[in-house]
Amino acid sequence: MRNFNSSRTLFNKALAVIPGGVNSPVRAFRAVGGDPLFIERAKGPKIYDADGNSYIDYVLSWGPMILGHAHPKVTAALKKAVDKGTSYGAPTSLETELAELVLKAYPSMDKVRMVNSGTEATMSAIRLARGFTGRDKIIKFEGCYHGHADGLLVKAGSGATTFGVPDSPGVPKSYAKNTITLPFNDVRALKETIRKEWRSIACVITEPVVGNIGCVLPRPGFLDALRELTTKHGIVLIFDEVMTGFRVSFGGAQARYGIRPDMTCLGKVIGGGLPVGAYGGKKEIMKMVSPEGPVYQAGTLSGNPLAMTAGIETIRELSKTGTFRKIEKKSVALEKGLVDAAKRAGAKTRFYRAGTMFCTYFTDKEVYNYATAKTSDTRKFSAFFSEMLQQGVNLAPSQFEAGFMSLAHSDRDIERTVQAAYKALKKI
Ligand code: KE4
Repeated sequence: MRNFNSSRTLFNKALAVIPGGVNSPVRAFRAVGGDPLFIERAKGPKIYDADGNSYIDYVLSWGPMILGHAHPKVTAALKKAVDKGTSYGAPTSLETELAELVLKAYPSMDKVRMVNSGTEATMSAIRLARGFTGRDKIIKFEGCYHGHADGLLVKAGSGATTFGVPDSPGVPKSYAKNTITLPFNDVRALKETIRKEWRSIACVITEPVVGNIGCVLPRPGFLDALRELTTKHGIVLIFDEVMTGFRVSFGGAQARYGIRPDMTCLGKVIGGGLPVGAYGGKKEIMKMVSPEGPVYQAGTLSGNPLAMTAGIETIRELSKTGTFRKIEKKSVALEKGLVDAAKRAGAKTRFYRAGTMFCTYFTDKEVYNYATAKTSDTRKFSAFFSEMLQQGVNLAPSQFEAGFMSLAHSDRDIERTVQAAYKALKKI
């Protein structure tokens, strides 16, 4: 049995000064039980906890570390950049460079604004859509998580789903009333709502693949219907690709499914592990953003030179021919191995993958929205999670989160993960 004594000591210290001992709820292991691991360092596919235990890591900081942890190119560039100072509060060419890389990969966007988190990106995109249309309401889908801006904590996924708190206290009713929440993949409900309410709807925001209830794929025709209905009624279609961006494919879910949203939110991978979010879209919308236009949005550290450096190096490496394909092939190998291990172990699981992100549900039902994801046996998931941790594999500490692959995971790492999964599934 692995010992986690140092993590436990560090957790108790943290509990005295930080709410729940963590700076983001899902890290607290509340959904899987036990105390969270305190991580000391990471390299390639591995993370190392305070007790010196090593783990093959599929959380990868919730998506960003697609090249693996501490990639030499990213680390070297950051070391050089830090000697030039850490923040100027003035424009730098680095911001233009990352913006150009992003626009090249996401041709649906004419312009993009850098912010510091996915939350800021979606919050700003929604304000812009409201400013552009003059309408107040928004549509989101059950289980989708777009960060913790007030109007979005209405049946949010991710942490809120894990905690089963569909609406967070502190969100004024006046905010929540402008947010319409529909079931994902339900074209009929979407059509019905837009037919009735389109005059007051500014935007529809969606995760095109829902990573915040695990990994839920759009059914054939759903995203097309979304695009058609929003175009027809002058509603801004926002793809929240904070997680799916550079993950479902290099060009995100919009490239994979061939849909051109009006606006896109990005984050995670484009920061290479440093705090970056971004929102962008068609020029007629983006020209309304301050200081060019009247819709205000700002940020002290937006476009921070260190964050831009990490993002530029990460996207540059990822854009090299064949690199994304390599990571996707590793994801396919993991999928094959885990599905086969579940069969051999006689376990009732469903595995879903979109590019380099994936999820194993402990249910034998098809998972295509929030309600069906919730049929998963979270007790079984928790037992599986703990078993895998004991065997040195770090999965997301919640059934309702996605797993991620990196360029650094070797065939051996994947084989070991599959063997661990078979043993864990036999045992629980
Ligand atoms: P941040 O504010 O956490 O950078 O991004 C919010 C966000 C927005 N949109 C999508 C699709 C997201 O997945 C996220 C954040 N994802 C979670 C993981 N499910 C971050 C992990 C956490 O909350 O600690």
